[in-house]
Amino acid sequence: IAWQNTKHIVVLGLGKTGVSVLRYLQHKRQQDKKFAEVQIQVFDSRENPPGLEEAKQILGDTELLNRHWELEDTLAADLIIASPGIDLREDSIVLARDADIPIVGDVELFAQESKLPIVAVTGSNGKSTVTRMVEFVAERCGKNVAAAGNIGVPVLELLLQEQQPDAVILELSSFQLESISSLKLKAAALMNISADHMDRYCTLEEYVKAKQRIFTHAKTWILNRQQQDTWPHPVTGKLMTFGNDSHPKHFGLLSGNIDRVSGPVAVTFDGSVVLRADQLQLQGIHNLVNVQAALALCQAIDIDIEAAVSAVKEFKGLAHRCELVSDNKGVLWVNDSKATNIGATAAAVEGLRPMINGRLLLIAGGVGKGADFRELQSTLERVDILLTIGEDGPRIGQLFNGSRQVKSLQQAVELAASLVQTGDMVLLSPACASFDQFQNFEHRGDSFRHAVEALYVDSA
Ligand code: UMA
Ligand code: ADP
Repeated sequence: IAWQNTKHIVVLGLGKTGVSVLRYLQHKRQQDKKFAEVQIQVFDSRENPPGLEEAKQILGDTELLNRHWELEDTLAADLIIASPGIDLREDSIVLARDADIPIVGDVELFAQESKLPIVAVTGSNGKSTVTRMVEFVAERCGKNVAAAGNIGVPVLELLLQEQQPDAVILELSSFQLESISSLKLKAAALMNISADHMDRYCTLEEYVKAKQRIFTHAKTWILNRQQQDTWPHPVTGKLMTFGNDSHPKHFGLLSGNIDRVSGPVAVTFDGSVVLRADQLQLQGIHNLVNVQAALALCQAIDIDIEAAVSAVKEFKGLAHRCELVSDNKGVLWVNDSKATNIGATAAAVEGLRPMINGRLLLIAGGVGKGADFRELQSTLERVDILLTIGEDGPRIGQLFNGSRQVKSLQQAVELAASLVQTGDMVLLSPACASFDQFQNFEHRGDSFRHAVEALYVDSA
């Protein structure tokens, strides 16, 4: 494996990933004589990196270098293990690569060690929903599976657990995919591509290329029919497709009419209806698409489609993704804080708009990560009132006549409350990252929920 002959490992990043890497390397050093002498150095450019205390407990003080790494640090390494949050285009990393020093991430280390059946999902949106859906369905069908990766559990943690799962479902970000080369997958799904993380990629094509790496050693390739331009060419794996249109063999949607609302009404597979939309607990066309990809992944870990369909009906969805937090006084308040890019907000607006008879008030804004918000224009045409927050709020606001920028999310909620009436929906779907005003998207979503709850407590 990559680090068989290494003497000096440089670990870049001390977040969740960095700490799991240290725990894993330390375990290796203690367990395997070959690694006993390996020197580990850890760097992080942040002033107060999150995993510092844990790292001290794992390593002691000697190998911990709580400062930004220099070129001489990376060039001194036999192997560099970089966290996903680190931009591999940094000079000190590029020059190390030019000097033939291998640079890997935690997923590559995991790939080299793990013998478990693995399926994986990537894409700009829907990864976590699909990951949790597959996990939920598999557990209901009696399998002991583990979900890991970008979902929040660093993959190496799985190797340190005493009891190994029957199968693993990985959520992989483009950052994690950048540095993999030997990940063998039973099946891989690419949900969709919409511009995201453009501060880390020079072009959209580069971002797409990173995502496509998921198929390098995948048996079944699960691809979105509406985005054939994002498929790798040629398709060399077994192809299974999904989409928001019909398909005679693969997964698809059947359109029709339920309660006078026309649109997709059922998921089909192999030409037959397998699940009606109203049997699901999830809202929005995008979730009907997510179900298809999840069912395809379940097939790859030998879960019978009938059993999978019956289980998926019970899946309630995840917090902060089009989550209904209140329907007090006939106003629906929806927390879609996880919408950190344009594609997610577009899916939320398109998916939820048909649910309401009244007006749609959207709260958006935060850190735009280099996005071109003009792509949000057609989505904004389906919105009646726009309130913006955060650093890049004004960039979204300028696309909408009469939008208002407010200082905080709490103020946005209070202002929204004064503007809406029975039948309306207030949707927090920011199309931006949260870190200008919040710790993370969960913090932003929780703040929204608390502000909404406070509204009704005050008025009770
Ligand atoms: N950072 C520095 N200096 C450093 C190291 C990191 O400034 O030396 C910054 C990064 O730029 C980033 C932040 O610190 O802004 C966190 O980066 P990290 O690599 O330390 O992150 P971890 O805590 O290890 O968490 C990572 C994933 N984070 C990222 O890719 C940014 C987590 O995904 C993932 O759950 C975790 O590994 C376990 O696999 C989060 C995420 O935001 C949810 N992912 C992005 C997304 O979903 O859009 C890709
Ligand atoms: P990810 O893990 O890729 O960020 P999530 O499942 O957490 O995906 O959902 C992120 C956001 O994208 C949420 O706002 C959600 O409403 C939206 N979303 C979920 N599935 C899809 C999809 N298939 N297409 C577009 N947007 C989606």
